[in-house]
Formats: sequence, C-alpha cells, structure tokens
Amino acid sequence: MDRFLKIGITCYPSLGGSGVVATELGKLLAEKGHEVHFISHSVPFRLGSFHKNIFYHEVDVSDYYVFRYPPYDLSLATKMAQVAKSQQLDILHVHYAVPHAVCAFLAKQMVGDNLKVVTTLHGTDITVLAQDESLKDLIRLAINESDAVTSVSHDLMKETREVLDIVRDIDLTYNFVDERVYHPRDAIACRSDFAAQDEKVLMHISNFRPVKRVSDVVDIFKMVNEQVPSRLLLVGEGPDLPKVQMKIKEMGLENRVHFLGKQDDIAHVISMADILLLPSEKESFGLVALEAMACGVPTVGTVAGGIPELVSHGQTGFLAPIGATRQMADYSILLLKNEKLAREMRESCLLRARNEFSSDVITAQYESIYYRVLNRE
Ligand code: GMT
Repeated sequence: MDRFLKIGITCYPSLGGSGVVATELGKLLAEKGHEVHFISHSVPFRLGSFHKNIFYHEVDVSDYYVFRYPPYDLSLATKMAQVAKSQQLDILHVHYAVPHAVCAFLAKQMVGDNLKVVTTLHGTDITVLAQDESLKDLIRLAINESDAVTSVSHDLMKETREVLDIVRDIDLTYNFVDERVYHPRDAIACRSDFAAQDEKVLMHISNFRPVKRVSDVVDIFKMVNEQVPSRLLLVGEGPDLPKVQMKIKEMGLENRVHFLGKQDDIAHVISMADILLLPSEKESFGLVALEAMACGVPTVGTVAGGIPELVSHGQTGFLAPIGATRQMADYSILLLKNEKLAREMRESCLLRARNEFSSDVITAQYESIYYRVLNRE
C-alpha cells in the first residue's frame, strides 16, 4: 500500500485561524513524507522556510474586460484541476466551504472521480454564509458532494446539520497547534516593556470583527483594573479597532492599554499574558484559546459555539454567558488574586493542550480520513 499521498490544499492564505490550521497541517503532512501542493492566490503567510515536499501553485485571475468582477472562483477551480492532473493528486483538501469546496467540486468534474475531495468547515462559512439564502443551496451541494467533510467542533457540526439540513457523515477534527512553536516562552523582558512587576497582563488577540465583542474586552479590563493593577495588550487589527480605540480614550484607559497590531510570533506574545480574554459572540473553535493554552495561559471567555469544547471551565479557564462582562471580570480577578489557582490552571492548560489537541493525533486523524476516502485503509 502506498502510504505517501499527493495532497492539494486550498485555504485563505492571509491572516485567520482557518488559514493557519490548513498551513500547519500541510507542513506536518510534508514532514511525514506526503507531497503537499498549496493552491491559492498568495503564499500562505505561515508557510515559512523551504521544504522539499511543499509546493505552491498561484492562481492567476483573468481580468478580461467584460468581467465586472474578476472570477477568482473559476480560475481557482481550473487551477485545482490543472494541478490535480499534472501532479496526479490523490486528495484535494479544502478549508472553508465558500468558495473552496465549490471550486473543488468543479475541479472534480474536470478531473474525474479518482480525485477525492475533503472539505473542512471552520465556522463563518456555515454560521454566517450558509444562513444566506442565495448561497445555501450551493454550500449544501459542495458539502454533500465532498468525499469527506470535517468540522472543527461538535457545535459547528450540529449547526451545519441544522442550518443546511445535512444528514451525511461529518468527521470531528479539532484544531491543533505545533507544540514545537507553541510552548511557554521566556517573555519576562518583553512583558516588562508594558507592565511593572506588580501588574498583571490581560490580552486579547483577534481580527477585531464585531463577532469578537472587543468592546466587552475593554469593559472587563476596566473592572479588573479597578481591583488588580493591570495592563491590557490588544493584538491584531480589524473593523472594530477605531471604535475600541475611541472607547478606551473615553474611559481614560489609554495609559493602561497597549496596541500591538498584527504579530507573527504569537507564542512569544501570548507568553507575556496572565489571562487571554475571548468574549466572542460566536466561535466555532477559538484557535487563539488553544494557542494560549499551549503556552500555559488560561482563557476567560464565553460559552459560545465550540469554546466550551476547548476551554474546560474551572480547569483551563472560566466561561460565562455572552455579554456577561461583570462575571468575566470577577473570574479574572479571582484568578489574578490567587497564585495557587493560577499555577494549577497553568499546569492544566499545558496538560490539556498536549493530551487533547496534539498535532500528532489530529494530523493522523486527517491522514486516516484521506486513506478512508481512497479506500486504502
Ligand atoms: O474567527 C475569525 O474571524 C476567523 C475565522 C477563519 O476563517 O479563519 O476563524 C474560524 O476558524 C478558526 C479555525 O478553525 C476557528 O478557530 C474560529 O473559531 C472560527 N471563527 C468563527 O467561528 C467566528
């Protein structure tokens, strides 16, 4: 049996959890001996250094003058088919149903049934886009026609079934982090650039979309800071950033809040924190909470989407209802004032990340899905 596969991967290559997971998976598969071909409009930002088993195929979008909107989806589908034929791909693994699973469906029509399509659902493709009546039937088709479908949480799986009326099998494959990168780093020097020795550090990392409720982060921080001298580090940027900056100014918190913008070395940055705040309204998984957990940092957040599958309430963090800022502040204060609890939670975080979300285990789960759809179990 040929264990080494040729795998095409398509994802959103810029910032975002789905792109991170897809890229990290591709890198780990390549390390295990598989040949991995990324097909996208730009090089995935986490791809890093050269690896002999990793290839990148750029999608050129036609800008023919009759097109009002350049048809990226059609160019991507064509490129997928070309790469599948020329490289004799076994698997096309697409991350995000829209448009990637739809493009993979088209590519398969061009290539034939030997090409197997695996679709991973990450969240907003279902929780937002599948609610749109104009896209619903298309997303359902792409999901039903995939040879395997995976979801990053039970919650997302349930929602996919409910919203799209899907009855087919869906595999659960939680997200993971590369333990060689995500582990507690010595961040004492960086931390002291922002916080004095007797101050605590709260952190929020996101794309500042409304769904992240960054305004709640500020409210929580204000309440915490009234009882425990603290600093808030905000990492990332996005549409709500100006609103949040304004709120911080109005609350007179400018001197206690630091904006770090987009950062590459998230493991190092997170290691500066005592707590990660994730008060999202919706989160199919919440990769950043796993990144924090792997660095020994507990999350205080919401009982939203897949977060409770990841953050074990009372052990690796605390969860409260969406919008319950007072409760999240009280949990944070409890944790920041109790060194023993903080130490225990840190240990539980490291253990849980290693045991439940190990990159070895999750990569092997994806491999077994590939072998299953190829009938090579
Ligand atoms: O959270 C975002 O806004 C980005 C989005 C993405 O497309 O990458 O994240 C989704 O996929 C991540 C990886 O599986 C999950 O960790 C996030 O929870 C999910 N976001 C939402 O469900 C809002």
